[in-house]
Amino acid sequence: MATYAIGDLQGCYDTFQRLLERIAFEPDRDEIWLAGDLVNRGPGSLSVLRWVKEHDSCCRVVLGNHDVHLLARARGLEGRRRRDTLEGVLQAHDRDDLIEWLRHQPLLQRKGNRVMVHAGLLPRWTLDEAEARALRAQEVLQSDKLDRLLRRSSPDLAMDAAVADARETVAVMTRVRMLAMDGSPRFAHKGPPEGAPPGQQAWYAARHQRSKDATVLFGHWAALGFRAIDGVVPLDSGCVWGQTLTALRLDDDKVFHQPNAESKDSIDGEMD
Ligand SMILES: [Mn+2]
Repeated sequence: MATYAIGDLQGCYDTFQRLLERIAFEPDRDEIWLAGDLVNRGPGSLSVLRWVKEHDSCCRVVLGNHDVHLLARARGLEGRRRRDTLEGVLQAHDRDDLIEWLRHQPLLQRKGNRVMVHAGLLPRWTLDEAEARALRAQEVLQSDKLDRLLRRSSPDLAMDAAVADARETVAVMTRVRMLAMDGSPRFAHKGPPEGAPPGQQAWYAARHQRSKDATVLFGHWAALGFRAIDGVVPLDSGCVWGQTLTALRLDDDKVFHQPNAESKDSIDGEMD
């Protein structure tokens, strides 16, 4: 048995299948951790969702910001964005099953000394706190408060502590890259950490309360790419932007970089 952590698929189904062939993935034997953003920007979001849902028993998923955006679009809470490639999912005959499955995916995975989130964590959260926050936010995602959580501005937000708490958790775990020096999240900078705005640092560079023994696996940051950083493993190596899809075999830290195999005209514009 082997366990692989794989970066942001973003609808890159063909690349994903080539990677699975290359690692000789066996659903009955192996396990895959997927770092979120299963969908959007790439051409095969529907195929990715169907595959992962079908292989639910051997996949550990976390939700990314594009997955949350798909949930919001499916409920009519957000409109189509310029570079969205979600129409195939939204018009599929099995769309309701796929969306309902996606809604029940977690925000954080933890096994042994490994944790996975899509984007990052705040330094003031211990691992136990982060895990508890993720579970509380998942409860809201799966409840009838979902629309209040996903809606861009909810007038009753101040009235509902559970929704406000879940909003902060979803924002940080699915979108954070940078922190201000006081540890509060900053969401605007998308470039590499070397180009950080003054007074900001990468979320993983802040002094963390998390156990030194734990490794945090994450995606979301194509401009960071796969690189060696103490205590964390960045898995998004920009596949959807024409670069590679990365798999890390957790058993022996062997790395596989699969070149983008999507049709050329499917790649459009700047990284985000
Ligand atoms: Mn993302």
